[in-house]
Amino acid sequence: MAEAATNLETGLDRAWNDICELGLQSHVADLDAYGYTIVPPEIASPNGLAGRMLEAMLDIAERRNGERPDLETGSTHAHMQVQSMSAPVKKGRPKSRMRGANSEDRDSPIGDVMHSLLLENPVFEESLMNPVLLALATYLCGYNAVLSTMACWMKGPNETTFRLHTDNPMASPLTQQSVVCQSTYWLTDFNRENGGTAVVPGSHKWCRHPMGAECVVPANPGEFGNAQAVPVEGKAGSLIVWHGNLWHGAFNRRAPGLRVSVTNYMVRPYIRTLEDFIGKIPQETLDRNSTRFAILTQQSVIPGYHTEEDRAEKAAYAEKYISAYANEYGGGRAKDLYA
Ligand SMILES: O=C(O)CCC(=O)C(=O)O
Ligand SMILES: [Fe+2]
Repeated sequence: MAEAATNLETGLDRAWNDICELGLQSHVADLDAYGYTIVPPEIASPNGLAGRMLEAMLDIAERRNGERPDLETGSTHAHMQVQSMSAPVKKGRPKSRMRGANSEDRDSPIGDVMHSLLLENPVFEESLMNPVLLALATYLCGYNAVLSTMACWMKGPNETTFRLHTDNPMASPLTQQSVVCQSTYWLTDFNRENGGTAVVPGSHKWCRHPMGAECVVPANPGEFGNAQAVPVEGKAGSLIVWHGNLWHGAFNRRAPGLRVSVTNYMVRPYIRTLEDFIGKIPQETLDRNSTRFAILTQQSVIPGYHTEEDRAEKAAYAEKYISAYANEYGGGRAKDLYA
């Protein structure tokens, strides 16, 4: 009987079994009802994971920016300038805004966002392979979901709220099914005063992006903007996961100090990823992880090809990882990855 059940098992059964084994049933109910869920530190952060991620991030920020972030006062990150995606690699920390120097030079709503973390420290592999994160990401985006990017958000005191948006790269109307999901480890406490994330509960069901005034997060109740935006709150070590259609942004930070988080942005494999991990993960890193790690780091995705030879080579590379995954989890059936 057990064997028959195993043979008939689909991806959905496996996802549900994982959720039940980890006791996450109420969290997937949250995802369905509200579009997001907050998993508390005792479940989300085994063996002090978040504390170790924070230490690693302080070291990385110091190395990249030339100055250790000041967690207590936030002075290193107060009123930072807006950074563009194409900004050249930083030589020092992004400048704090000089008040009044240029009225158009508004302070950043997001602070310093540091990209490309996965290979910086093994603690980030651990954050990706955390079974709690994977069970919820799989519920939203399937077993063949991949990591698009891992980034750290460090925000000090600021004035500008971060506009509501979805993380779904498709145009409205959006599908009900989540094509991407965001998972964020809170490495410091998140609340309104600390510039925590703003969400519009239930907005994932509207299947469209917000527009115009709907996008504005009011700094104070009653001010111009979206009155349905509420702060999400929790202790350092919590993990928030949301459906790709959820409207979210952030409040400005009124308290001294820094708000620090690390996002694991997961997407279905047909979505173009922000980071390119194909063939870029050292063999020893692949070897010390399960075959799911290879799937998550895009090794089974066949990128665009330009000749017959190129196609065969790229397909053979991907198939190697699909078969390894199928052997480890699916009784040798490669299609199990897509069940
Ligand atoms: O700064 C925040 O709290 C929200 C960040 C965000 O938009 C995201 O993680 O997708
Ligand atoms: Fe976002």
